[in-house]
Amino acid sequence: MTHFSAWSLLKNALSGHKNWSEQWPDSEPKAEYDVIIVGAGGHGLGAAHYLAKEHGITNVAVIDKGWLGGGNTGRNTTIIRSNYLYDESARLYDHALDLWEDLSQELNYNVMYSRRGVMMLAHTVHDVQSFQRHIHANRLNGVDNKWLTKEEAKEFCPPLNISPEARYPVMGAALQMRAGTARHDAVAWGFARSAAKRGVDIIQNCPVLAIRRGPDGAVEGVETAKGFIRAKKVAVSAAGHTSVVMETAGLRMPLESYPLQALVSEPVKPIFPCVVMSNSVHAYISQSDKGELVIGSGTDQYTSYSQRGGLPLIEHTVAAITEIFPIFNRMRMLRKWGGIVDVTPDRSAILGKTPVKGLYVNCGWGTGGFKVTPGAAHTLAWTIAKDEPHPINAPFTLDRFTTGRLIDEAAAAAVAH
Ligand code: FAD
Ligand code: PYC
Repeated sequence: MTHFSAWSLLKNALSGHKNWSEQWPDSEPKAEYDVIIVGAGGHGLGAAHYLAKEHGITNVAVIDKGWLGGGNTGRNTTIIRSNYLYDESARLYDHALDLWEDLSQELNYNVMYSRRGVMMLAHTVHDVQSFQRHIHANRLNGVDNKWLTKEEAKEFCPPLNISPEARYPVMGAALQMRAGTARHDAVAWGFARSAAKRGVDIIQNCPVLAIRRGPDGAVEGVETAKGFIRAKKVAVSAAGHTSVVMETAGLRMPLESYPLQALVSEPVKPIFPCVVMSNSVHAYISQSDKGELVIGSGTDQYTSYSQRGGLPLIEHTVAAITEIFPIFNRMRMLRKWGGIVDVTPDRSAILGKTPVKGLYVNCGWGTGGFKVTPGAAHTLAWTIAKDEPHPINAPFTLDRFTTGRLIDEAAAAAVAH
């Protein structure tokens, strides 16, 4: 087998080399599939599950450079909600919530979906107006969301400090009751087990180095660290690294990759009944079933592919959390970590077909793609199977960044970025 370096493949792609067949050797494929999915996170594995279960397509490989669920799926703070502003997003995220409701039964695997309510704190007049606008828009779309006074917010979440003397005074909150959390890695394992049982191959420790295109420009398969694997359809679901992979197919993506960090405290008995988010101070918190407080921050302010972040941001987050919940002042941090999220200019995802025949993409979920895992996977599988957009993912096109028909969810993303 001829060996390529990732760099030489990338250089070919970037040099504008348009005769795609010339840059590849005549290597025999190591294997052949109907569909290859790059990235064994919840989205990629979920798409394989729905391809097999709902479309009868089982000759599928999900390929990951590391271990399944080792990307953002296993690194996130598991917040699930659908209180986005625009109609397109409400449909997509609420579709995901519908799927979350029955996901444990669907997979026969307990993903520990817990509808405990997500409360977003308003600290300024701007927050109050923005959240109330979201509440009205959500209700028009049939998405539950309601306004709480600060006293009602405290009643719902007793550890909350609502003193007017607080550094970040609470002026009220938006509460989505149907929202909550799930166990993140169980979602990857559940989808993986179900897909594998139906015949899908999951290939781990196998970086995809390039997407290979034939003389007509259509997808032929992927070059990997273990050789060429042939397929007429390839879907890239490689959060944080999408632009690197897509560039090898000659597509420049409107994405930037940033570290996003989180931490857990030492475990304590149940004390925190819900999820609280505070966008103004860049912090969010819930309690896992193991008892750890799960705390996350905003993205680092620089682009990077390193799966860890800088300490100053974590210090800021912990300072903010202890101002809002002084009861946690003396808790100790157990561990912290980071993931790489890819962010689009309008903070909404790109999900569906690309200008390259046989190439599909699922990316740009930024800080908020865990909640949409079953919804993104379900609609991506449809698009791959039928080679056409699902009515729910149809607005999330790549070409909106040239037409200008953006879906600006910067405020609903609710995490500083
Ligand atoms: P991933 O799980 O990252 O899967 C992509 C996979 O692609 C990875 O396993 C990676 O190894 C693989 N890959 C990459 N490049 C290649 C290659 N060249 N070849 C082969 N494989 C490759 N979202 C929420 O909704 N709620 C939250 O509370 C939340 N909190 C977050 C907190 C943190 C700290 C982080 C980092 C993210 C958070 N998110 C949250 C975002 C969420 O985690 C992601 O949007 C979501 O998990 C993306 O899922 P995925 O399956 O697309 O990606
Ligand atoms: O999208 O709800 C979210 C979220 C919370 C923490 C990170 N992302």
